[in-house]
Amino acid sequence: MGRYLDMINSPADVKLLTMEQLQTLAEEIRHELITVLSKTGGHLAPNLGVVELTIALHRVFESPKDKFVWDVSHQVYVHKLLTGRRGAFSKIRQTGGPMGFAFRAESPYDCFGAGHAGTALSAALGMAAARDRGKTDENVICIAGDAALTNGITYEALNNIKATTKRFIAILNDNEWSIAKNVGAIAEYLNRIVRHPSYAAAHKRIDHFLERFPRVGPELAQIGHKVEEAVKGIIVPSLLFEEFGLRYIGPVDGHNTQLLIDTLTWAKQQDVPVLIHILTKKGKGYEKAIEDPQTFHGCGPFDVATGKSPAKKEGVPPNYQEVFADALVRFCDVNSKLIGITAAMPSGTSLIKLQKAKPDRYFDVGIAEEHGVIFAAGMATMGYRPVCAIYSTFLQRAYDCIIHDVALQNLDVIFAMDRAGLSANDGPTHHGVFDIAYARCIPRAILMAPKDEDEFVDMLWTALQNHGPIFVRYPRGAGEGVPIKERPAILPLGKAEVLQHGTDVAVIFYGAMTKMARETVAALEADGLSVALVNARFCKPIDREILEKYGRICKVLCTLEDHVLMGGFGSAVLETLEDLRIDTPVARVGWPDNFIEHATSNQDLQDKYGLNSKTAIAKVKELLAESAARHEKPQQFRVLGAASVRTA
Ligand SMILES: Cc1ncc(C[n+]2csc(CCOP(=O)(O)OP(=O)(O)O)c2C)c(N)n1
Repeated sequence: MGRYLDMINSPADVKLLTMEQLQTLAEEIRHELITVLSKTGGHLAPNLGVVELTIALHRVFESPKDKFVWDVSHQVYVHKLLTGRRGAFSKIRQTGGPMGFAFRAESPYDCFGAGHAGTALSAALGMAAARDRGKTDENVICIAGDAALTNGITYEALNNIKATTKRFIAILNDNEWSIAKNVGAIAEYLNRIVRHPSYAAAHKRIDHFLERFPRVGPELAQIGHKVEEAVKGIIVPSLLFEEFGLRYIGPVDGHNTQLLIDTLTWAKQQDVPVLIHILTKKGKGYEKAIEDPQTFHGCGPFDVATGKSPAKKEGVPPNYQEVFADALVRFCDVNSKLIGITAAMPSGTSLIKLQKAKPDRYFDVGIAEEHGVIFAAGMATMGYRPVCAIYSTFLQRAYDCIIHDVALQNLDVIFAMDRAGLSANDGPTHHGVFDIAYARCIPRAILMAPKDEDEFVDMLWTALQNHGPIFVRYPRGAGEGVPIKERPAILPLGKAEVLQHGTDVAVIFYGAMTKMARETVAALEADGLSVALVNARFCKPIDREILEKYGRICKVLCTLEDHVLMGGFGSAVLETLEDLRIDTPVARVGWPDNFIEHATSNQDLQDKYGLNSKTAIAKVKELLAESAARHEKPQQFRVLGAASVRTA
């Protein structure tokens, strides 16, 4: 017999199955998740935890008319499988396949996209307000994990629900985990609810109730009422949500499909906002993921039998994240004021190493980038040297805090901007390609990017010797394989490193782009040109002296960066040349003014958008040809920055 999963082409098909068949469907979905993600990688453990919930949602509600708003939305794989995307599922997060998050452009069933945490309640409340104004009758259901309650925006939304609408369903999917174990007082509060003695006793009662309650005919309509009666007994003190004006119900077993269906049916009938607190097991159905939910939160390909990822190839250099954390641990020994701060990403940033080695120098503030940055500012006022290790993309959240709380007061906060550049599998919500633009315009900011892991350590050390807001951007993944010096160097502020001199073209790169830069240089040299190679090191203060020198000597400059062209490093070069009244054209290579999609690898995207030496060479040659033509036929005016309108 075939799988039920293969018969589900839309949520309507979920409604045709019996309870027993739904249980089988849940098993099939888990099998599919494990099989596919063992090859593609992805958010396995969160999705294994919401199988019954997603089935129940599609059973009770009418998506896409009814709106499901998922927080972060890394847990929508099951939803994708049930909403017509089963055929493409084997390519999830791969080039041309479905995105790993909800994405409006992908499907009408994805009513709100996300990738960053804490947005679901606000978005859902906006939809509910629009519905109320339009006097339509859609249900709006938001599904948020317990870690969403570490995020400030969630409370901003909670604060407004009661005043905004009477019909709103929030589902709190509590599995006690963020990526790492969830942190803070709210996590403890939820834990207290779950451990409350009345919960265990009442749990038995509700199971009993469900067994004997028929689900056919007119009695079906009564289910909601009966559920309320039955679960009343399990409502344990939950003042927090009640004070926000939400009717709290729970904790409910998030793997009991029938109970979920009944509870959601009840919730649908309420004329007050409702919060359903469900308990789920992260990784349910796959022992390896239950044992290690952190690794399987978002994993690479793995062997299903052992749960192990392919062994790291011999000779692969340590990644930037490990180098970063090792350096911090080392620096702690010589700087008693050094503090590492993560916003719920101890494994991603590798700050977990600092947590283990120097627990008193480590803070995990939860998914709370704004708080993390202002917290760092506060510590800095007391003479500490906080390092905020935050992904470039998530630091966007804390932009005002960087300006208002750190820079304006000239406080010594170092921003370790992790995952600068692309995060291919995750896609546009996670690409860190805006940070130069957003940090460069902030007065007093110092911006650096290392060419390799040794220089990275130098930069972190240099940052500690300097003051004010300092941003060091670095990519995900393996370093270049260079040895790390025993004693880091203090780099001269705002000074580039000239790797080779040349007089026709100067290739100036910012960050770990040496390979691409060298390829560009080699190809241009092969054409008989004299080419300089410059590692910029700093974007701010930018090395005016070097730019002036090569701007005056060379016919063309070429900039390389793993960032959007608009407002990026190349823009900084153009502005500097303009200040210096130098009109040497600049061939800029970087990302275009688009949101870059997800793909199997960064390489796929670099090929597609031409972020490579081929583009650099072509642009340089084009500008050289234009320059030659200009010199043959002298022009009166030159449009400054004309090269900038051509994108990669
Ligand atoms: C603003 C922001 N910071 C950090 C992250 C990284 N992140 C992705 S999922 C996640 C944990 C989510 O936990 P929870 O919401 O409880 O869902 P679960 O995976 O446990 O189901 C974190 C920290 C993010 N997506 N957005």
